[in-house]
Amino acid sequence: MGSDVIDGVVRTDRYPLDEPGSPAWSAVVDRARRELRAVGATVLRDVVRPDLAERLRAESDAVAPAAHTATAQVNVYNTDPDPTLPARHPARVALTRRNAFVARDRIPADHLVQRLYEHPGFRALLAACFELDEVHPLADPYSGLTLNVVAPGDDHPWHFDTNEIAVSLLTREPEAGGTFEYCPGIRAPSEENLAGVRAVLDGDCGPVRSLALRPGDLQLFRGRFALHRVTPVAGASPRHTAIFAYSDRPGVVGSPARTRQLFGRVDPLHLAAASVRSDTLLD
Ligand SMILES: O=C(O)CCC(=O)C(=O)O
Ligand SMILES: [Fe+2]
Repeated sequence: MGSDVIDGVVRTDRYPLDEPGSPAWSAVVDRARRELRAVGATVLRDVVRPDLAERLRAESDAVAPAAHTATAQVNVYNTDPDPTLPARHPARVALTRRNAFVARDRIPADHLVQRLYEHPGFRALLAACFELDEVHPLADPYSGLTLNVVAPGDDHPWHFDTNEIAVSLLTREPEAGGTFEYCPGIRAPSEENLAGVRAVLDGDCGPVRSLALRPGDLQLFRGRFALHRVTPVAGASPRHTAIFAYSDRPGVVGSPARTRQLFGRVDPLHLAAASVRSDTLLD
């Protein structure tokens, strides 16, 4: 199923997506699992064939102008401001988010990232790496697959993701800066570690690691437990990453409020989904 697509796009010599369980496939999965367990992140190098790097870049350049560019005041948890919290609470630190997202419905269906996102072999590899039975594309027409655009001088400030699983692919490398930094396991389901999070916001570099990404590399990451950011982009050109969002259950749609914040608009589907299952949404 779709192995023709994968043969043309993915380096199947290293990532044999159509041979799950083969020794080469299992070696990739074993290493990814080890790294995800140890530090909450792993990079699969050169997943997209290097001769397609130029096309990846051209396709992201073509849709980048469709990014929703409103800057927003946020905190690391993306929660509403709460002046009743103690002054030292990390949620009291206001950060300016200047990155911009292109929604999935603005990315043509024949673009490489669209063809990868839903591909069964691609998803099966990701699920195995994350030790899940399956990863489901979101039913959300905007947030399932996005392009994250960080312009020169801008950054994507410290935050936690709502999703437990994050997968991203660098499609345009900045000339300088734009480094992905993260603090593995700085919080856990049973421990917010407010003091540790606040220390990083105040400049503590102790828990901070960085990942050097190149175009075509796939990054797998547990962003719900690792505080992370993209440092300011330097030089003349922007940094672009395709963000592949998945859930462990089918049918997930973002809330109208969060959708409007990220994309500046909502689809009737967001409103309908919110009214149907207002208390089981992911975010
Ligand atoms: O662009 C990146 O590398 C990270 C993006 C990110 O953290 C996010 O979209 O939540
Ligand atoms: Fe994130």
